[in-house]
Amino acid sequence: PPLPWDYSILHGPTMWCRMFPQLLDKKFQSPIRIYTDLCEYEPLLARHSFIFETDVNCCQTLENTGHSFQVSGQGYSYITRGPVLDEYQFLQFHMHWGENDSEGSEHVIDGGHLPAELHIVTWNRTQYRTPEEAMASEQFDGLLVFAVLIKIVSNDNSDCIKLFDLFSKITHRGEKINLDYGIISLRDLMPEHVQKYYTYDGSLTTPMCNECVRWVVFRDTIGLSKHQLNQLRQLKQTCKTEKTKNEFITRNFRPVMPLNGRTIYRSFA
Ligand code: B30
Ligand code: ZN
Repeated sequence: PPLPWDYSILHGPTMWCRMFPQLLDKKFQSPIRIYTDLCEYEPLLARHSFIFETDVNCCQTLENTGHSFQVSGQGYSYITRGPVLDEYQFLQFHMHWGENDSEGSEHVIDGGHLPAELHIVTWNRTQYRTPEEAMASEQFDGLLVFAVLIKIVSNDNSDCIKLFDLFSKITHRGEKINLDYGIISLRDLMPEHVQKYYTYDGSLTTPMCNECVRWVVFRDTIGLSKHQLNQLRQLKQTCKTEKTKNEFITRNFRPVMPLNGRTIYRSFA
């Protein structure tokens, strides 16, 4: 069956509210536009930098969800301190991108749209029993999602080559493979200065857009080559048996949502 929602004109972000009326009441949505000068500098954030412990084996499976690729795992991997007190466990990472290089990121920093964005999703294992419970809580401490904006660089990102070459094995929605040990590590996906970030309370960027996320948007970017961005655009949103015209995941980003009075903090002066 086709996906209930996607990024098309008919079932895309502007229609999500019609398809899921419960979204109409939500006021603290993601992504958002961030202007560095308008953020509140909070020196305490930098004084308590993240403790990011991660197991090289935390990335266990690679799957085509029809909205993106998704790398999941349950290995020992947690984050604490920084903007949070509790321990957060790695759940999955995925990316958002556009059909051409002038768009694709979800967050927009200082007016600049970048071609893609990585989301590393972690859930609060101190307060909740399962990731589902953390999402259903509609409390901003449920998930911590790290957003890394992606710029185009001329050479392939060597940390991503092995993973991206496996996309040919998960071309269709629903396809899933196990990853060999050490194919990719979360640490390799982090940008240069992880202590420099923006943080605010928001939502999942896909339906049901639960308002359960403390976002950490890094100031620094990571790079992917044009070839690697095109590898993302080769993933299909359709199952192997489906035949429809618009089959590739060519764009899967939600446009920016209103801030509605929220404060965005930054960890750097
Ligand atoms: S994001 O980082 O805000 N883009 C979920 C996690 C992170 C983000 C968005 C959604 C999530 O876990 N959603 C619920 C589970 N999904 C399954 C899935 O992740 O693959 C249900 C769904 O959306 O229908 Cu597609
Ligand atoms: Zn995402």
